[in-house]
This record gives sequence, C-alpha cells and structure tokens, in this order.
Amino acid sequence: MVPAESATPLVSRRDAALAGLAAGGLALGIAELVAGLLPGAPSPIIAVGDLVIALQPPGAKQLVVDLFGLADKLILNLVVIAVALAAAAGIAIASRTRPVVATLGITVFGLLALGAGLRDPLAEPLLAIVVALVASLVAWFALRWLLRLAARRMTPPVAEMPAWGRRRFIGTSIAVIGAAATGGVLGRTLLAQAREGAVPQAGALPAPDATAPPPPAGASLDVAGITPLVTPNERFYRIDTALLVPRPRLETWRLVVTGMVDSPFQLTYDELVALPLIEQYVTIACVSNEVGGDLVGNALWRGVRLKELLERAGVAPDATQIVGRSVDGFTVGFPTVHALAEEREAMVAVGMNGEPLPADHGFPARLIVPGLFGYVSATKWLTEIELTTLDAFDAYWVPLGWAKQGPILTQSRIDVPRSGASLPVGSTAVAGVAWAPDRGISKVEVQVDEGDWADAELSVPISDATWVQWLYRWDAVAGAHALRVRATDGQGEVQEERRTPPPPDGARGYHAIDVTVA
Ligand SMILES: Nc1nc2c(c(=O)[nH]1)N[C@H]1C(S)=C(S)[C@@H](COP(=O)(O)O)O[C@H]1N2
Ligand SMILES: [Mo]
Repeated sequence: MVPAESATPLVSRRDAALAGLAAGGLALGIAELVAGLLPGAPSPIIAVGDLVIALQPPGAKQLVVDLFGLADKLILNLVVIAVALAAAAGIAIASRTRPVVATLGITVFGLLALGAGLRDPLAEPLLAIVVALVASLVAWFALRWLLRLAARRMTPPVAEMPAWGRRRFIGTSIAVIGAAATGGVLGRTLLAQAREGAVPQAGALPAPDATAPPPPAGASLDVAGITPLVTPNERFYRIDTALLVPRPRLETWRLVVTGMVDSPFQLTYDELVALPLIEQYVTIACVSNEVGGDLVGNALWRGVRLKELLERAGVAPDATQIVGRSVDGFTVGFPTVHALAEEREAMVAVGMNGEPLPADHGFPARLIVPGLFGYVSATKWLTEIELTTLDAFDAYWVPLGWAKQGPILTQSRIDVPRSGASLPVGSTAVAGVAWAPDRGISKVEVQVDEGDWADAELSVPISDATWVQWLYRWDAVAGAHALRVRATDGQGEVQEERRTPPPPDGARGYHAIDVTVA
C-alpha cells in the first residue's frame, strides 16, 4: 500500500480534478439515493438550494422568479451540483500537496449539508445527520481510493506502463461518475414519487354548501386571443420557493389555528372539508409581476371561510396580524382585518376550479385573501394559522426587502394584438384584462400614440375580487403606432402611470405595445 501522503503529489492536476469530480459526484448521488429510499431524509442538493433561496439579498425575489419560478427550479439544482463538483475538484487538486485539505474540505461540505438538512422542515433531524455522514464518508473514501489509483500509474514500477495505468484510472473514474449519476437520478425519482399518492382523485372533494353563481352573462368577451376569464389549473402561474413541491401526507397533515386566540385547535383534512364550504372566484397576483406580465390568474376557489375558523378559535382583540405557515416553513403575514372585514371572504381553499388543489398550487390547503398579493397572503401547503401582532413577526419576504403590506395594485394588460404585430388597415380588436382585487374595475381606457384616452368596453364583472376583460375597437390607420392601456378601480383611483420595478411593493406603470399597420 502506498501511503496517500507520499503518493498523491505525483498525481497531475487534471487527474486529481477528475478524481475529485468523481468522488464528489458519488457523494451527491448516494446522498440523493438515500434521500429517495428513506422517507424523511433530506436531499443535500435541495436543502442547500433552499438555503440559497433563503439567503438571497434583499430585493432578489426577482431572481427567483426569473430563474426558477417558472423553470421548475431545475437551474438552481444544476447550479448547486456544479458548484459542489467544482469545489470537489479544487479540493482534490489541493489535497495532492496537503492531504489534510481533503479531510477539511469534506468536513466543511458535510457540515453544510448537515446544516441545510437540519433546517429543512420536511426532514427528520436524525436522517439529516445520516445523509451528511454517509455523503462525507463516501466522498472521503472515494477520493482517497481514486487518488491512489491515479498515483499508482506514476509510481515505479508501474511507471513503465503509464498508458495502461491511466486508462484504468480514467475508466474507473468514469464508471464512478456513471454510478453516481444513475444513483442520483434514481434517488431523485424515488424522492419525487414518494411525495405523490397523497393527492386524492379529482371529484373526491365534497360539494360546496354555497356554490358560486355561474359567471354572469357577458362576463366573457368574444375576442380571439384574449386571456380566458377563468384560468385553467394547468395554465395558472406558479410562484414559490419550493425546490421540490411539498406533498404532505393526509394522514399526518393538520391545520393548526393558534397564537393569540382563546382556544387553539387543529383539524384533520377530513374535518376541514366537512366544514361549510363556500366557492368564489378570486383573482390572485404576484408582486413580482412586471407591467404586462402574466403572473396573475383567476380561479374558482372552494374552501372554508377564514372568518369561521377565527371565530371558532376566538381571536384576541389585540391580535393584529395573521400569519400563515406552510409545511415547508414559508410564511405570510397580513393584517387581521383582512379576514374579519365583512366585505372580504378570505378563505382556506381546498379546491381550485372544481378539483382538489393541485400539488403545485398548495394541496391540501392554502390561503386565498382577495385583494392581497400572494407573498403576504396566499400560503400554499398551509399547516398553521397563527394570530400575532404586526410588530411581533415579519413573514418570509419582508426581511428580504419586500413591503410588509401587499395590496394588489390596479393593473391592466393588452393581450391582443401582440406587441410587434403587423395589422391590416381598418377595424382591429384591442383587448385584454384589468384587475384591482378587491376594489373592482370601473373603467379601462386605451390611448393610441399621444391621442385622447378612449373608453374600452368592459365585460360584466364576476365580482370586485376578479379581473375583467376589456375590448376597444380601433380603426387602425397605416403607420407605426404605440398603444397604451390604463384602468380605474372601483373607488375611482386611476392606475399609476409612473413606472416602478416590482420591489418592494409591486410594479406600476401603463402597459404599452407597438404595432405596424399596413
Ligand atoms: N408555501 C408557499 N406558499 C406560497 C409561496 C411560497 O413560496 N411558498 N409563494 C407565494 C407567492 S409569492 C405567490 S404569488 C402565490 C402564487 O400562488 P400560485 O403558485 O398558486 O399561483 O403563492 C404564495 N404562496
Ligand atoms: Mo408572488
């Protein structure tokens, strides 16, 4: 046996990097496999990704939205893997001359995996320790083994056949990487599968006790290309910090109502859906939505009135804030008046457009508060409603620089024609949606170039909590034109013209498009 201390300096940087890559990959792959095989064991890749999201600098929610909000978090997973592998290669190179670097580096990464795993609310602490320990040991032994294999070919007497020795080392490293990738993919597949199955079949949801009347006649305008009045579940935007969609098991899931209340209580899923269920259309929107963006949707939500749950618990008069907590630790917070006010029907939703909540949208239960941006109100995978004070607690996005209070701003969007479209001369439908939940929309106007603002036709609103469609028949004349839209809410406030970026409290400004008429 050649002691690592004397053999490893002979390894080339390139071979050491390959050994580090293979050893690091094997550690990640096996950790993923353990996470897939043992329910409650955290995946270090996901746990570290969650940590990255949690540690974003203020205002960086845009980053999450741009990078991972819609791309199913694939990119963050890949970045975490790439950084880990690059570090493993670096550690292996450095360990050629200073073997202690391997032990130190692996310990640091093991502790990182441990720390990240321990703060994953979905993971068992003991299994977080097991995963970190297994991954560290695998990394350490695999690295030592591969470096020795690489060194052996350089060491007399094998030095006479370097080609053979090198082929063997490279072949082994590639085999290890293949095994790591296979184990990793298998583990992640098992992990994702383990979280399915809890979702009941569509239709299993009890019928609502108070059904929403169907949308009134004239609620939808007949315009090709306009956003549909009700957003189908599979087309509804998705924004959250979850790298892996939480799928709570119904047997153990509870909704807890606690904090500054007379009598805290908890409900099972069956108990929750056995309560009187209402149905209402509510348009929800993301604070990160850009002017003209599509992080907004309108659905028929079915669920229990939040008021009902709060009355049962008996809210202390000085409890000024409602905090919604998700099974994955995400939190929202909003003033208690939003749930108690007569005109609002904040709810714990269990159904979306006639089906149980899809996993992506918060199964088994989520909050829906008409009029508030999602980040302060719409907790998905809800498990706790806590009554507290506004001073006592800042929810997830507030320390990251987003506004404590998040009323949805009045906005309007042009859906047709598309910006950049070429149109024929003559009558053209300019149409889209406008929303100001829960103040309602009283007017939408369109401006062509720098001309006068002209009233658009509005669809018959479902309620003040939903968007409306609008249509303006434009007599298009030849040339290049700019079209703008603005809405007025139900209280007579005109949408703000001055542009602001989404942070800290939502984007302002008028949506504008350019078209060419010929
Ligand atoms: N558990 C959890 N709930 C969450 C979030 C989250 O990150 N985690 N994001 C919120 C934000 S910012 C928005 S805009 C809405 C989006 O709901 P949707 O994905 O169903 O459209 O969910 C809210 N609820
Ligand atoms: Mo959001």
